Amino acid sequence: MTVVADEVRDAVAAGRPVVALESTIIAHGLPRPRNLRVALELEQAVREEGAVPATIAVLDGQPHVGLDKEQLERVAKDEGIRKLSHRDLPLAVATGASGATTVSATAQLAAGAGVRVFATGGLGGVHRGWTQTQDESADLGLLARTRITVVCAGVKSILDVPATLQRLETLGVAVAGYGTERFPGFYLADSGEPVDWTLRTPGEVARVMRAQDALGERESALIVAQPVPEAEQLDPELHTRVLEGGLRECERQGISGQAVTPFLLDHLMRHTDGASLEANLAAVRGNVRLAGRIAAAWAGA
Ligand code: PSU
Ligand code: MN
Repeated sequence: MTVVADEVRDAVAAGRPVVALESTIIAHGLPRPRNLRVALELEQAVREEGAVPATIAVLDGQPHVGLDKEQLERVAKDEGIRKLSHRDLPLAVATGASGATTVSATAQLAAGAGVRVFATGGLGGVHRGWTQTQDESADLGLLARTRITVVCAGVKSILDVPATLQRLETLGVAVAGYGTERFPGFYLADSGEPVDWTLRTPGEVARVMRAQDALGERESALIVAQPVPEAEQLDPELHTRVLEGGLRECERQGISGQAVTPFLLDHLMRHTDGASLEANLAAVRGNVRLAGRIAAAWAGA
């Protein structure tokens, strides 16, 4: 049922490097029309690292692994496009809906198509105020049972980062900092939390992936957390101040469920004069390139 683009199918079959990219960041995480340029730029960056990009989305009820330019344009331009987490996939398929896929839906579709490496900005996780809302992203549970390597800049800093790290530990998801002993903070190079493991080269990441397979353990993900370069991070004080306002506004407007993350990302962007957007993009760019190099090391290139 899933349509795998020819180029992606051929690369997977031949064991050549492929990097999955999610579409929620394009449709719901970045402002139009810049989102389309970013989507194209990210695909190009994957190619420059010698890998094939596979952006994932659902169009008219059909899951796609690898989009052509026209399909990418639809995802970027369609204001009505839904946000699909993995639980939404059967509903979207059966009703012929179109939607951008979150980390959880993207990871599921990528793994199903044999793609092992995936790049994004920041993962979802446990939201602040969890005791009231029980809002924990479906990303975590899905990564606990999917064999995929996710390159990210940590989890979004709008979340409760220590609680999210604790959940990842409980769920048995492997987490490593890339070139850092600190867990990155999405817009910030350092979330304030440490990581237990540090990996320093794409080859080292590929060895961990091989060890996951060799151990034959329950299928679970590997999170490779690479910080945004410090020079490109959001000013930490500005971050704290604007985020506090955003969380208050979220509560005042009664925003809940799937709308929370896009609302907060947008709030930060508008109240930092776009600086949060630049930090987000710098993080994603770095992650996409690193994912390309990891995919190449994994493919044995
Ligand atoms: N990373 C970004 N921007 C985003 C997201 C990740 O830089 O918009 C998306 C991912 O698709 C992630 C989702 O899965 O946010 C989390 O949403 P929620 O908290 O509703 O699970
Ligand atoms: Mn949520």
